[in-house]
Amino acid sequence: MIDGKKILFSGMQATGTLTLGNYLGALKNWVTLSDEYECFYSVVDLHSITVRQDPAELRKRARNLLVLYIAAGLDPKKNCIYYQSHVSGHAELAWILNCFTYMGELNRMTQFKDKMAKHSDNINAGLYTYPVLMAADILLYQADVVPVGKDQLQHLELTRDVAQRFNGVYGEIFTIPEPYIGQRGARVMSLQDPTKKMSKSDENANASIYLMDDTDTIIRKFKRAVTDSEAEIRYREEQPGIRNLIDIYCACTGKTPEETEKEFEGKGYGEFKLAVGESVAAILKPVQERFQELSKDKAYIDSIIKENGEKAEYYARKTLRKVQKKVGFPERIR
Ligand code: ATP
Ligand code: LTN
Repeated sequence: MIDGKKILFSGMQATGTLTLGNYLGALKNWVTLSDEYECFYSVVDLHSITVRQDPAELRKRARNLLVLYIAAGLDPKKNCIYYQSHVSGHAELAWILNCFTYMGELNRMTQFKDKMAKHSDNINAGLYTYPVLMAADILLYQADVVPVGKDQLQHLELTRDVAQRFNGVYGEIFTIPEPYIGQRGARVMSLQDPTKKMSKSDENANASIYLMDDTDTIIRKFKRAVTDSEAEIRYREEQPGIRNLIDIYCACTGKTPEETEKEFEGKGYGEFKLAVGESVAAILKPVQERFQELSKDKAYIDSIIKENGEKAEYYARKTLRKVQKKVGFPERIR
């Protein structure tokens, strides 16, 4: 608890260009949580180097992601927005937790198996212990809740197991975190294959809407979205393409699927796709404008990076000091 509020931690990697899926499934929901929780939102750049990165490119992407957090509506006075690499406690706690995690547990992680197949030329130890670093992120801030997509649930389960194991040996040191899965827009599907999730690493640029796409591009991509030949706008499993478009439309307009079915009764797919495209462009436009504006204000962004980095450092140190003492490291002489 901080100031009587429960603690929330989440983060995103600065790899690839964020998609509408990242926005509706994560960022947009994060904004609504900052009143209820004391929030830490990290740009997890330590995780990014588990796959090879171009240094200049990584630095630029990480900064853009941090600015985008703010542009999406996260108030940096209320939310601690910072770079993971600025708080050395993440790496320090990860080392300690590595010694409390079994290889058998890491061998079971499906993301590791997927990444191993994708990056067969660089299966490094960081990729293997990635979930332990993620556990350190969460436990370092004593987070009560962690908003994540379904793909990250296995990592959160591991985090809980490791925390419980540690607490079992040393007493109640870590808060055991719970996953927080948002409701609407929780899973945005690919526009080219509605059985797959929209993903920033998709090779087909038409499959994803990128947060920085302009209105024409957005509308063009929706026009090309794969649907079916039913010619009816109905929210049902047999029409995964249309169902996905309805979900997106509802997430952007606040309408329900039933209202949407009614609104487009007897109308064609062309008209509906145009409306979905326009609703998406309308919610992304202010984010894009704010992003451009904020990007110009270097001094302001730098001050946030500094202040929030220090705030994160303060809470991280508190936990780390406790942990170091418990495992038997000597106290510092001041
Ligand atoms: P990659 O393609 O590199 O695996 P990604 O687009 O799947 O990336 P992540 O970096 O793994 O994105 O996820 C960042 C956050 O966005 C996570 O909380 C994740 O659950 C959420 N997210 C990603 N894709 C979607 C989607 N299609 N629908 C809803 N939420 C999503
Ligand atoms: N692995 C996550 C990103 C991530 C994260 C975290 C999410 C790193 N550390 C801590 C929540 C809490 C991903 O790939 N989406």
